[in-house]
Amino acid sequence: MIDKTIREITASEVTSFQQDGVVMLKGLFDERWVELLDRGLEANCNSPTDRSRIWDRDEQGRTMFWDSQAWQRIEEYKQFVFDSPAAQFAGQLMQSEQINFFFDAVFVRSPGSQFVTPWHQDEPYWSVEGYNTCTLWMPLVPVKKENALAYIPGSHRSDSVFYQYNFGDLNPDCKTRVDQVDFSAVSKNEFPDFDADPERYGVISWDMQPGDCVAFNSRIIHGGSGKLPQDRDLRVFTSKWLGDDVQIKFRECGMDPDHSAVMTEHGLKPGDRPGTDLYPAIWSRA
Ligand SMILES: O=C(O)CCC(=O)C(=O)O
Repeated sequence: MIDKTIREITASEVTSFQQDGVVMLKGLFDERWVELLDRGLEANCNSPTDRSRIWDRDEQGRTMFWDSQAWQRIEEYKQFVFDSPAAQFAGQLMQSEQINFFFDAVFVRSPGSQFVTPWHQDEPYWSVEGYNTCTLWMPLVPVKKENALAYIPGSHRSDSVFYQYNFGDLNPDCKTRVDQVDFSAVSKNEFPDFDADPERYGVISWDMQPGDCVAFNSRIIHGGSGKLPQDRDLRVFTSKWLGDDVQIKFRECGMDPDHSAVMTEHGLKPGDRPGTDLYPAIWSRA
Protein backbone atom coordinates (compact mmCIF):
# COMPACT_ATOMS: atom_id res chain seq x y z
CA MET A 1 0.00 0.00 0.00
CA ILE A 2 1.20 3.51 -0.82
CA ASP A 3 2.15 5.62 2.18
CA LYS A 4 -0.69 7.93 3.16
CA THR A 5 0.12 11.58 2.56
CA ILE A 6 2.77 14.21 2.51
CA ARG A 7 0.81 16.77 4.47
CA GLU A 8 -2.40 17.57 6.36
CA ILE A 9 -5.19 20.01 5.45
CA THR A 10 -4.76 23.28 7.38
CA ALA A 11 -7.45 25.18 9.31
CA SER A 12 -7.20 28.10 6.88
CA GLU A 13 -7.80 25.75 3.93
CA VAL A 14 -10.95 24.45 5.66
CA THR A 15 -12.10 28.06 6.17
CA SER A 16 -11.47 28.92 2.50
CA PHE A 17 -13.38 25.85 1.37
CA GLN A 18 -16.30 26.73 3.61
CA GLN A 19 -16.38 30.44 2.67
CA ASP A 20 -15.49 30.34 -1.01
CA GLY A 21 -16.66 26.84 -1.90
CA VAL A 22 -13.26 26.19 -3.45
CA VAL A 23 -9.66 25.89 -2.32
CA MET A 24 -6.42 24.97 -4.03
CA LEU A 25 -4.45 22.47 -1.97
CA LYS A 26 -0.80 22.65 -2.92
CA GLY A 27 1.23 19.43 -2.88
CA LEU A 28 -1.48 17.31 -1.28
CA PHE A 29 -0.65 14.03 -2.97
CA ASP A 30 2.85 12.72 -3.60
CA GLU A 31 4.15 11.38 -6.89
CA ARG A 32 3.18 7.79 -6.07
CA TRP A 33 -0.52 8.70 -6.04
CA VAL A 34 -0.07 10.77 -9.19
CA GLU A 35 1.72 7.90 -10.96
CA LEU A 36 -0.94 5.44 -9.82
CA LEU A 37 -3.77 7.62 -11.15
CA ASP A 38 -1.87 8.26 -14.37
CA ARG A 39 -1.57 4.48 -14.93
CA GLY A 40 -5.28 4.16 -14.20
CA LEU A 41 -6.10 6.96 -16.62
CA GLU A 42 -4.02 5.28 -19.33
CA ALA A 43 -5.96 2.05 -18.79
CA ASN A 44 -9.22 4.03 -18.78
CA CYS A 45 -8.39 5.77 -22.10
CA ASN A 46 -7.35 2.45 -23.68
CA SER A 47 -10.49 0.73 -22.48
CA PRO A 48 -13.23 3.33 -21.97
CA THR A 49 -16.59 2.51 -20.40
CA ASP A 50 -19.71 2.60 -22.56
CA ARG A 51 -20.50 5.96 -20.93
CA SER A 52 -17.36 7.60 -22.34
CA ARG A 53 -17.50 10.22 -25.07
CA ILE A 54 -15.22 12.42 -27.08
CA TRP A 55 -16.72 15.77 -26.07
CA ASP A 56 -14.82 17.63 -28.76
CA ARG A 57 -12.82 16.81 -31.90
CA ASP A 58 -11.57 19.78 -33.88
CA GLU A 59 -10.39 20.06 -37.49
CA GLN A 60 -6.82 19.25 -36.48
CA GLY A 61 -7.99 16.07 -34.74
CA ARG A 62 -7.41 17.45 -31.23
CA THR A 63 -9.77 15.90 -28.73
CA MET A 64 -11.36 16.20 -25.32
CA PHE A 65 -12.14 12.76 -23.86
CA TRP A 66 -14.55 12.29 -20.97
CA ASP A 67 -15.39 9.17 -19.02
CA SER A 68 -16.99 8.49 -15.67
CA GLN A 69 -17.73 5.73 -13.13
CA ALA A 70 -14.83 3.59 -14.30
CA TRP A 71 -13.59 2.91 -10.74
CA GLN A 72 -15.21 -0.49 -10.35
CA ARG A 73 -13.00 -1.99 -13.05
CA ILE A 74 -9.84 0.10 -12.82
CA GLU A 75 -7.71 -1.17 -9.95
CA GLU A 76 -5.66 2.03 -9.74
CA TYR A 77 -8.80 4.15 -9.27
CA LYS A 78 -10.12 1.68 -6.72
CA GLN A 79 -6.86 1.90 -4.78
CA PHE A 80 -7.06 5.69 -4.79
CA VAL A 81 -10.69 5.67 -3.61
CA PHE A 82 -10.22 3.14 -0.81
CA ASP A 83 -6.62 3.64 0.31
CA SER A 84 -5.67 7.26 -0.35
CA PRO A 85 -6.41 10.04 2.16
CA ALA A 86 -8.84 11.65 -0.34
CA ALA A 87 -11.97 10.71 1.65
CA GLN A 88 -10.42 12.00 4.87
CA PHE A 89 -9.52 15.31 3.18
CA ALA A 90 -13.10 15.61 1.89
CA GLY A 91 -14.40 14.91 5.42
CA GLN A 92 -12.14 17.55 6.96
CA LEU A 93 -13.03 20.18 4.34
CA MET A 94 -16.78 19.54 4.60
CA GLN A 95 -16.57 19.05 8.39
CA SER A 96 -18.60 15.88 7.95
CA GLU A 97 -18.80 12.82 10.18
CA GLN A 98 -18.88 10.30 7.35
CA ILE A 99 -17.78 10.31 3.73
CA ASN A 100 -19.09 8.09 0.95
CA PHE A 101 -17.56 7.89 -2.49
CA PHE A 102 -19.89 9.03 -5.28
CA PHE A 103 -18.05 8.58 -8.58
CA ASP A 104 -14.97 9.37 -10.65
CA ALA A 105 -14.83 11.43 -13.86
CA VAL A 106 -11.89 12.15 -16.15
CA PHE A 107 -11.29 15.05 -18.53
CA VAL A 108 -8.46 14.45 -21.01
CA ARG A 109 -7.50 17.11 -23.57
CA SER A 110 -4.94 16.25 -26.24
CA PRO A 111 -2.10 18.79 -26.85
CA GLY A 112 -3.41 22.13 -28.06
CA SER A 113 -7.10 21.34 -27.47
CA GLN A 114 -9.06 24.58 -27.37
CA PHE A 115 -12.16 22.98 -25.86
CA VAL A 116 -13.54 25.01 -22.96
CA THR A 117 -15.90 23.39 -20.43
CA PRO A 118 -19.20 25.36 -20.31
CA TRP A 119 -19.96 27.19 -17.03
CA HIS A 120 -22.16 25.00 -14.84
CA GLN A 121 -22.87 23.71 -11.32
CA ASP A 122 -22.67 19.97 -10.68
CA GLU A 123 -25.27 19.25 -8.02
CA PRO A 124 -28.34 20.23 -10.12
CA TYR A 125 -27.39 17.44 -12.56
CA TRP A 126 -26.88 14.72 -9.98
CA SER A 127 -29.11 11.99 -8.54
CA VAL A 128 -28.35 13.31 -5.05
CA GLU A 129 -29.05 16.53 -3.19
CA GLY A 130 -27.10 18.15 -0.38
CA TYR A 131 -24.73 20.98 0.52
CA ASN A 132 -21.94 18.66 1.64
CA THR A 133 -20.60 17.37 -1.64
CA CYS A 134 -17.14 17.94 -2.93
CA THR A 135 -15.01 17.22 -5.97
CA LEU A 136 -11.24 16.81 -5.89
CA TRP A 137 -9.94 18.08 -9.28
CA MET A 138 -6.44 16.68 -9.85
CA PRO A 139 -4.40 17.52 -12.95
CA LEU A 140 -1.83 14.78 -13.58
CA VAL A 141 0.32 17.16 -15.67
CA PRO A 142 1.35 20.77 -14.99
CA VAL A 143 -1.30 23.31 -15.95
CA LYS A 144 -1.27 27.11 -16.07
CA LYS A 145 -4.10 29.01 -14.43
CA GLU A 146 -5.38 30.30 -17.78
CA ASN A 147 -5.85 26.65 -18.88
CA ALA A 148 -7.15 25.24 -15.58
CA LEU A 149 -10.73 24.91 -14.37
CA ALA A 150 -12.04 28.27 -13.05
CA TYR A 151 -14.55 29.03 -10.27
CA ILE A 152 -16.82 31.82 -9.01
CA PRO A 153 -15.98 31.97 -5.28
CA GLY A 154 -19.02 32.05 -2.98
CA SER A 155 -21.46 31.01 -5.74
CA HIS A 156 -22.10 27.71 -3.90
CA ARG A 157 -24.17 29.71 -1.38
CA SER A 158 -26.40 31.45 -3.95
CA ASP A 159 -30.06 30.46 -4.34
CA SER A 160 -30.20 31.50 -8.01
CA VAL A 161 -31.25 28.78 -10.40
CA PHE A 162 -29.54 28.91 -13.78
CA TYR A 163 -30.04 27.44 -17.24
CA GLN A 164 -28.52 23.94 -17.37
CA TYR A 165 -26.36 23.07 -20.34
CA ASN A 166 -27.13 19.72 -21.98
CA PHE A 167 -23.76 17.93 -21.83
CA GLY A 168 -25.26 15.18 -24.02
CA ASP A 169 -24.78 17.60 -26.94
CA LEU A 170 -21.04 17.11 -26.63
CA ASN A 171 -20.63 14.06 -28.86
CA PRO A 172 -19.38 15.01 -32.33
CA ASP A 173 -18.48 11.39 -33.16
CA CYS A 174 -21.87 9.94 -32.40
CA LYS A 175 -24.61 10.06 -35.02
CA THR A 176 -27.23 8.74 -32.64
CA ARG A 177 -27.47 11.29 -29.87
CA VAL A 178 -26.81 9.73 -26.46
CA ASP A 179 -27.25 11.01 -22.91
CA GLN A 180 -29.61 13.73 -24.09
CA VAL A 181 -31.37 15.50 -21.25
CA ASP A 182 -33.60 18.48 -21.95
CA PHE A 183 -33.04 20.72 -18.93
CA SER A 184 -34.80 23.70 -20.52
CA ALA A 185 -37.70 23.57 -18.03
CA VAL A 186 -35.32 24.11 -15.07
CA SER A 187 -34.51 27.75 -15.80
CA LYS A 188 -34.03 30.15 -18.71
CA ASN A 189 -31.77 32.29 -16.53
CA GLU A 190 -28.37 32.29 -18.33
CA PHE A 191 -25.17 32.63 -16.29
CA PRO A 192 -23.70 36.14 -16.33
CA ASP A 193 -20.95 36.58 -18.94
CA PHE A 194 -18.10 35.75 -16.55
CA ASP A 195 -15.55 35.66 -19.39
CA ALA A 196 -16.34 39.24 -20.44
CA ASP A 197 -15.38 40.63 -17.02
CA PRO A 198 -13.61 37.97 -14.90
CA GLU A 199 -12.38 40.48 -12.33
CA ARG A 200 -15.88 41.76 -11.59
CA TYR A 201 -17.05 38.21 -10.79
CA GLY A 202 -13.86 37.24 -8.97
CA VAL A 203 -13.18 34.34 -11.35
CA ILE A 204 -10.37 32.29 -9.87
CA SER A 205 -8.07 29.50 -11.06
CA TRP A 206 -4.53 28.43 -10.24
CA ASP A 207 -1.23 27.34 -11.76
CA MET A 208 -0.97 23.72 -10.68
CA GLN A 209 1.55 20.89 -10.63
CA PRO A 210 0.82 17.15 -10.40
CA GLY A 211 0.03 16.46 -6.72
CA ASP A 212 -1.83 19.77 -6.31
CA CYS A 213 -5.56 19.48 -6.11
CA VAL A 214 -8.55 21.83 -6.13
CA ALA A 215 -11.43 20.89 -3.83
CA PHE A 216 -14.75 22.46 -4.72
CA ASN A 217 -18.33 22.31 -3.48
CA SER A 218 -20.52 20.85 -6.22
CA ARG A 219 -22.88 23.84 -6.02
CA ILE A 220 -20.13 26.26 -7.07
CA ILE A 221 -20.27 27.72 -10.60
CA HIS A 222 -17.25 26.46 -12.53
CA GLY A 223 -16.09 26.15 -16.11
CA GLY A 224 -13.27 27.06 -18.48
CA SER A 225 -10.15 24.92 -18.62
CA GLY A 226 -8.66 24.30 -22.07
CA LYS A 227 -7.37 26.71 -24.74
CA LEU A 228 -4.12 24.77 -24.41
CA PRO A 229 -0.81 25.72 -26.01
CA GLN A 230 0.15 23.39 -28.91
CA ASP A 231 2.70 21.48 -26.83
CA ARG A 232 0.53 20.98 -23.72
CA ASP A 233 -2.04 18.30 -22.94
CA LEU A 234 -4.28 18.23 -19.87
CA ARG A 235 -5.07 14.99 -18.05
CA VAL A 236 -7.41 15.43 -15.12
CA PHE A 237 -8.75 12.84 -12.66
CA THR A 238 -11.66 13.93 -10.49
CA SER A 239 -13.30 12.15 -7.58
CA LYS A 240 -16.68 13.13 -6.09
CA TRP A 241 -17.36 12.73 -2.37
CA LEU A 242 -20.56 12.87 -0.29
CA GLY A 243 -20.80 14.26 3.24
CA ASP A 244 -23.38 14.27 6.01
CA ASP A 245 -26.50 15.96 4.62
CA VAL A 246 -26.58 14.22 1.22
CA GLN A 247 -29.70 12.30 0.22
CA ILE A 248 -30.76 10.55 -2.93
CA LYS A 249 -32.94 12.66 -5.19
CA PHE A 250 -34.51 11.69 -8.52
CA ARG A 251 -35.02 14.91 -10.47
CA GLU A 252 -38.07 15.21 -12.73
CA CYS A 253 -36.11 17.32 -15.22
CA GLY A 254 -33.66 14.43 -15.73
CA MET A 255 -30.14 13.77 -14.46
CA ASP A 256 -26.62 13.55 -15.87
CA PRO A 257 -25.11 11.21 -14.94
CA ASP A 258 -28.42 9.54 -14.15
CA HIS A 259 -27.87 7.01 -11.35
CA SER A 260 -31.56 6.48 -10.63
CA ALA A 261 -31.77 3.03 -12.28
CA VAL A 262 -28.70 1.56 -10.55
CA MET A 263 -29.70 3.20 -7.28
CA THR A 264 -33.11 1.54 -7.48
CA GLU A 265 -31.48 -1.81 -8.35
CA HIS A 266 -29.42 -1.46 -5.18
CA GLY A 267 -32.52 -0.79 -3.09
CA LEU A 268 -31.82 2.94 -2.70
CA LYS A 269 -34.70 5.40 -2.92
CA PRO A 270 -35.17 9.19 -2.74
CA GLY A 271 -34.43 10.48 0.74
CA ASP A 272 -31.98 7.68 1.56
CA ARG A 273 -28.41 8.30 2.54
CA PRO A 274 -26.29 7.02 -0.41
CA GLY A 275 -24.57 3.78 0.58
CA THR A 276 -24.23 0.09 -0.43
CA ASP A 277 -21.22 -1.05 -2.46
CA LEU A 278 -22.19 1.49 -5.15
CA TYR A 279 -21.38 4.45 -2.90
CA PRO A 280 -19.07 2.93 -0.32
CA ALA A 281 -18.53 4.59 3.06
CA ILE A 282 -14.78 5.23 3.03
CA TRP A 283 -14.08 7.43 6.04
CA SER A 284 -15.68 8.39 9.30
CA ARG A 285 -14.50 10.85 11.93
CA ALA A 286 -14.69 8.22 14.65
O1 LIG B 1 -11.95 19.70 -16.13
C1 LIG B 1 -12.90 20.12 -16.76
O2 LIG B 1 -12.79 20.65 -17.87
C2 LIG B 1 -14.29 20.02 -16.21
C3 LIG B 1 -14.37 19.48 -14.82
C4 LIG B 1 -15.72 19.62 -14.21
O3 LIG B 1 -16.57 20.35 -14.67
C5 LIG B 1 -16.05 18.85 -13.00
O4 LIG B 1 -15.21 18.08 -12.49
O5 LIG B 1 -17.18 19.01 -12.50
